[in-house]
Amino acid sequence: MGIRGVGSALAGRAARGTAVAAMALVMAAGGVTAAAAERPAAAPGAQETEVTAQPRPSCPRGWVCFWTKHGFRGHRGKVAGNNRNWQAFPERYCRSGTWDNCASSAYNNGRTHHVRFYQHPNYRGRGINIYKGQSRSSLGWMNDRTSSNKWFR
Ligand SMILES: [Ca+2]
Repeated sequence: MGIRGVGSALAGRAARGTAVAAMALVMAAGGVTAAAAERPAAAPGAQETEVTAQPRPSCPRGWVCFWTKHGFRGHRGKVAGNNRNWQAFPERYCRSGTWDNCASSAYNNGRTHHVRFYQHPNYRGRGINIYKGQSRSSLGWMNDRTSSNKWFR
């Protein structure tokens, strides 16, 4: 199974993901407003909670995204299927010129599945799981080692 776009190749998809995220934020804000209307004194506290909430890394729904640097920084790549060799995905900001051995942080925004990053191509060697909804600002010992990925339930 091939990749479904890497980096800026799918700007339209990324933009839609942002729109969905913005909508979710509006919905959350709506909830806060409703609560504030019932109890006006609670409004400042609710606002404070919103400000301190951890922002999610930017990643379209249904994909696992990964970045060239820790903390979801640098250049972003993403995959939505199983991929047995990340050498197939060019990324000029990686030493190898591809995503092979380059990912340093990741966020699984998949709808239903967890994903495993493998040390070697063809789903071999050791690996780490990135569970559905999980973000890892550092891949730890797997930093710059991922060479394939497979989804699982
Ligand atoms: Ca590797």
